[in-house]
Amino acid sequence: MFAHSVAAKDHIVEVITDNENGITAFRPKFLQIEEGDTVTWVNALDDLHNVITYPDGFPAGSKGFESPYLENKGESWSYTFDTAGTYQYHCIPHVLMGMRGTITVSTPTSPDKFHRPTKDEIVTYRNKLLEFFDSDDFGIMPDAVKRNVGH
Ligand SMILES: [Cu+2]
Repeated sequence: MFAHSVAAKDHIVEVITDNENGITAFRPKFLQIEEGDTVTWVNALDDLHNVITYPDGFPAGSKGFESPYLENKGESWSYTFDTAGTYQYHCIPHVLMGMRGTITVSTPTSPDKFHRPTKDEIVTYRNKLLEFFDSDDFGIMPDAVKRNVGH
């Protein structure tokens, strides 16, 4: 489930062929995104690549992904990540050359999910709080202080 309290973002991964150095790569190799975001892989040169998750390289509840082959410079393929977890993928033609990448998808955090301290937790901070407050009636703490307690 993804709450669209934060707008979904688009990310670009360049699909690199570096003939001079004999390297093929995804750039960035590691990418951290949020549920609902879309990643677009863009072929940087005329060369044959694809993106495909390893057979066990995606979280439960996801089917992983497999793109068609990109052949020409500027050709691209996009995938929207609806399931949190880690996706490890590679390129079929260059798997033996180590052409691989990782995308970590986290669940968006909405302000109403932020931790609010319980009464029991407040008790564990009592001595610290008394350094700042004359009373231990912490129910009347200013909101700014309440927000910081528990972090
Ligand atoms: Cu490739």
